[in-house]
Amino acid sequence: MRNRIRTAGISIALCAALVLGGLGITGRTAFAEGPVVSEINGVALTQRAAEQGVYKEGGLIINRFEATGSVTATADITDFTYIMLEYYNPTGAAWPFVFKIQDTTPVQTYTTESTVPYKRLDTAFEEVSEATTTGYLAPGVSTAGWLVFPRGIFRDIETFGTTLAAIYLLLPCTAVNQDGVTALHFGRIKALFGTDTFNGGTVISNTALWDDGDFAPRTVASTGGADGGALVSVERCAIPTVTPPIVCDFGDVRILEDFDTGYPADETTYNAALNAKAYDAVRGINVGRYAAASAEGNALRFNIVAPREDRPDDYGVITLTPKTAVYKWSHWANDGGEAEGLTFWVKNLSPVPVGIGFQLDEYDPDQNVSEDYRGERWTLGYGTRILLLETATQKQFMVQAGDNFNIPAGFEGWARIPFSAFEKAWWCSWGNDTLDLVRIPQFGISFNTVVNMGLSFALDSIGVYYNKTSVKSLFRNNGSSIAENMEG
Ligand SMILES: [Ca+2]
Ligand SMILES: [Ca+2]
Repeated sequence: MRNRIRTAGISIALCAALVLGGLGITGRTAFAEGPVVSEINGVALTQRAAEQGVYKEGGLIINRFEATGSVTATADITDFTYIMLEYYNPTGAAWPFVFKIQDTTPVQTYTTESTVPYKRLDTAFEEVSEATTTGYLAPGVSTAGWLVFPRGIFRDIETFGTTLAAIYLLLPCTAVNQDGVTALHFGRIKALFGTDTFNGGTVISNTALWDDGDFAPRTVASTGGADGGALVSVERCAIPTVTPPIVCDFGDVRILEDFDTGYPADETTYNAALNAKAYDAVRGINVGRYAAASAEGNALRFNIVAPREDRPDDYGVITLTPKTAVYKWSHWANDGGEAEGLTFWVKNLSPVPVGIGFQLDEYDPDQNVSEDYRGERWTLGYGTRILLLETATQKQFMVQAGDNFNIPAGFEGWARIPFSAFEKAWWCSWGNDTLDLVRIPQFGISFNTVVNMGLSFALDSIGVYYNKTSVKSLFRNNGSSIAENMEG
């Protein structure tokens, strides 16, 4: 589970041709076309041929290892306790495959024993089930995650040296009717040592990092004297790239979330989709669709209500998970230029001002999230100037923030918050103390639920803006008002 914004004050929480033990390598040119669609980045193995009644197997030889960021032909895995294999089974059957490791001097290949338990984890490293080898391994139907092989699963492992020279991933090609059907995708391979936990360890192989040319001379291994390239195809597979969701683009504004694009028309399913994005640990807030709010279409309506009885905080927050698969929504400061700040449309539905706070949770650029998932928390600094443009009157003005800023009664229009306004939360002892804006897993909209109870407002068209902006007034006009930037 992705971490969520926690609430303040609470739980702030490779190689020449080898012919070894019947394994042969044949060259093959791969990747003539685009990658196979997958749930992981790596290689897709697909059975292409079989001869009925004759045992053959074909697949991938991995003989280049990524350890500590450099590529080597061998890897030292002395005293490994587990080997973990990232996989995706895109098919409707639990297809078997063969996993072998090979060391050097003397060259020996180690296959998996029969009837040894191994684990299957989901993509978040949570254990899903335990299975037992039959000699083959068979990941579950339509699942993605990791297979965890204990050291003892490999036959004769006690004679294993220290140096891993090759890993084989092979499909048995025995059934003619499985040609083009049997397919498995494989990603990273990790070694665990000592007390490493499943989300730790060392990545020793990552075919997703291979260049297309890397596969050709050393891709396909086979047994049975067969041409491995004819038996099994090896193609790159990748998680599909999602088109950046710039749903609207005008002036210096890029709208990334409009609460319309991609949402269901039916209100019940719309609200379910919305609530799937929102996270509210404290309560005190409920959200739903504010239909046909304005020229901006549907909006997100916030109702500030009494908090849960067991959580009588005066602090409530709704956390929204940006479309993290989408580059431009999680990488706020880079779109061929540096974004200047955050913008959104807001309408105060209350007869009095409503106070709103805004928080960003970010991972540092080099943060290893599998080891430390805590986002560095940034919130509005004291005295932050929030710029507002009232649509009806085209009046522009400025409000100041403490943690929160007030949206005037009846206000409907656009707000801009410069990124320079954000300060790191005092209780946040982790992070690099820099607002990097390159990996934003989530952002939160917060409220004082006591002061604002009973109030409601609508929010829409959340995005970023790119020009420095100032408020135009009777006495000041430098051509960089919100309206001018939005039209520019
Ligand atoms: Ca909208
Ligand atoms: Ca940072």
